[in-house]
Amino acid sequence: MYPIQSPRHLTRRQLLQWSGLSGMGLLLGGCGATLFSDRLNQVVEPLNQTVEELLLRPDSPVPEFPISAIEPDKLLINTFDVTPQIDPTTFRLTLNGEVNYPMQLSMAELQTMPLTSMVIRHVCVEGWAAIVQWGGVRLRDLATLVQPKPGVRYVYFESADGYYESWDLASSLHPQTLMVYQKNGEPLSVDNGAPIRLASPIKLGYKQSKWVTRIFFTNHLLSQKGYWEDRGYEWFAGL
Ligand SMILES: Nc1nc2c(c(=O)[nH]1)N[C@H]1C(S)=C(S)[C@@H](COP(=O)(O)O)O[C@H]1N2
Ligand SMILES: [Mo]
Repeated sequence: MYPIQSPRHLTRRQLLQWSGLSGMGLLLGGCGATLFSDRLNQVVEPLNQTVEELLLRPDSPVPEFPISAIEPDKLLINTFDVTPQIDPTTFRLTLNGEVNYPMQLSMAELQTMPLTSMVIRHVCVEGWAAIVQWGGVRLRDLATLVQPKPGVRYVYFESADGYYESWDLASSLHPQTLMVYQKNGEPLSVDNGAPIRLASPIKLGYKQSKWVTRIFFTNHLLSQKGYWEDRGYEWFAGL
């Protein structure tokens, strides 16, 4: 769907430095040579205005539920075809497209980044819903890492089962849009999308891709917009 750019691996040292970072937003405070770029030991341009505005905008968070509200039995497995088996030790999440720093990240590297946990409602158009706890990495932190170029407006997610989705940039950078590897405090199961999947309280269930292998940033929506969207479902699918 999109040309794969030569990926770049983070060094172990660079990723360990994540543990010393509290909130990436703090590091985008308008100065060209940010603390973040210093930590990556690279000369980086300031983020383009659209992305920076979205990252700094005080998005109103969707109210979350207490842990006691979790409904462990209500999240039904909803998979359109085969369930891919992915070896988490060799798995790499590719981030590329219109970005300054395309990357391939291992699960170990992703788990070094700040962990966000949220208890939210998952809503499937097929008429069921479940309160779930998800734990993982904010997509906005991944965007900060790879630096989308000016003009980027959409984010595509490719999955190992052939599923694909596209999101608008603002929804992708919402602070509760996560790439998760935990469900209800446990490692994510294969049925639920291991090793890593999308989760967000602002979109319907079919937007929340399981088994994500590649995230790419683009200026344009392609003719293929999403597995269910291309079969008549609504594209924005906001909650
Ligand atoms: N890769 C992939 N992601 C997917 C799907 C799928 O079939 N393949 N189904 C979607 C739908 S319709 C829903 S409701 C949720 C279900 O997530 P769950 O199976 O973990 O409950 O995953 C979404 N993500
Ligand atoms: Mo769904």
